Amino acid sequence: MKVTVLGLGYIGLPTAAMLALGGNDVSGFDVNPKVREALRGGADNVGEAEVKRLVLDAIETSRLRIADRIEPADAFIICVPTPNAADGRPNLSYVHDATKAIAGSLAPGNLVILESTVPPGTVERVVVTALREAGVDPDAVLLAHCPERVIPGAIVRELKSNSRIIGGRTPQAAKRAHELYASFVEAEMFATDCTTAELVKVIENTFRDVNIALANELALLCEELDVDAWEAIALANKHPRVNILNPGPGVGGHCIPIDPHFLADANPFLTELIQTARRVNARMPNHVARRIRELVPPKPGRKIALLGASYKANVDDSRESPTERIDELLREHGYATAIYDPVASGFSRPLCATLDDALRDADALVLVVDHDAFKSIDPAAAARVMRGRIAVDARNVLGADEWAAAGFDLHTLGRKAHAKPPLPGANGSSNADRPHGAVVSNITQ
Ligand code: SAJ
Repeated sequence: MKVTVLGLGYIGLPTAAMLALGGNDVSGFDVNPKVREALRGGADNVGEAEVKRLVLDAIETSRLRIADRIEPADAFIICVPTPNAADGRPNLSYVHDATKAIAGSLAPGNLVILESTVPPGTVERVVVTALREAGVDPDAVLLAHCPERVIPGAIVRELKSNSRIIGGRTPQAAKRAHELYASFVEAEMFATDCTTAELVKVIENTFRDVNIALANELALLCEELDVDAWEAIALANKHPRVNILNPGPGVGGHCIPIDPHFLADANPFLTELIQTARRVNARMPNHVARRIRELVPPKPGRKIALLGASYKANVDDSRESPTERIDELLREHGYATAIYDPVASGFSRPLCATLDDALRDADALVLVVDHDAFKSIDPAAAARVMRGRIAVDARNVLGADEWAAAGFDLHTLGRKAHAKPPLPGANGSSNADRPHGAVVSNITQ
């Protein structure tokens, strides 16, 4: 098939490459000329190494072209952002504009697929309306919604191996969309109508948000109860029908904190659980900042080092990163902050060039993101450059014994008791005052 992909971002681009490598003739268009230039010049704008390789491979086959205009095709795939507007309501203007932009290139019988995550009813309310406004009869084309499901960090693998929901406005539209995705999807595909497909996608991310909110609420409760939340959750997850996710400093990224609003917005009175979960997760950065304030009371000249700026481990994306809010809160309270992240790009403030630059003269460090690179930080080396000996671990990755041995007072989110420096001359475990210290480390490692 000849396919035009609109929007060459983190989903549109690998999808275009997959389609090209699957034998289709693909033209990729992005409204931002800088994106087009960067892709033509070696794709250095692509953060994920495997995606970059995939794109370069596809361009080399000449089946993927980066175009300067929207080219006529058999199928059009719209992959544009659907952010929340300032008032918290979904901003569907990009979907509307992209639909209008392809209208002039449409011929009867063309397939038009919306991949962007959208509130239920968007194909009917926004895409159909935009086509009518542009003078295209929506019944003359085949409309479908086929939401992506890939996790940043494993996009290439998941594009092929994840099952997909194919929502067709008509059975014929679903059939044609299924045929197109079958050129690279190796998993099952399930046909339904557009509105159900739109809802399913948003349910998936809302499920994850609610699950993480439960983990976060348990973490706060455990701090009150002086119980180790990580141990309690790991033990509860031994039950064959329990699978609670991990607590953390907040839920970031451009999907999970946004998509539940699409449901809440549909009817605020019927979505109390979803809205509460969102609030629980949204206040985690405040909780982390408060713990720091308790440990290192704000005084002029106090410095906090934040480790990690991206929204989660081992990805460069910093959108909606919890670090952003923690940093803001600390600076509002008068702290100087220094942020180090060897992976992140696009953070709103300049980052330190090295870990030592961030840690130098800091009164405390906070591990916000569990990048692999942070798991091997040497606490003794950190102690040599820092002024204080407070470490806050919001991801439960720093080894209690090791950090205590280097003289650190280590505080882990979800755990009130913390590792204490060993007594002079003692060589015992820093968890010795915890009756189940050994069990904790066995389970969580
Ligand atoms: N997080 C926790 N605890 C956890 C898991 C995640 O605090 O146990 C945090 C992360 O640190 C991060 C945020 O949640 O800040 C979101 O990360 P994530 O890995 O849960 O999800 P995303 O946003 O990278 O990708 C999600 C995925 N959705 C689901 O797993 C249901 C992905 O499959 C979707 O395709 C993607 O959203 C999307 O584009 O919609």
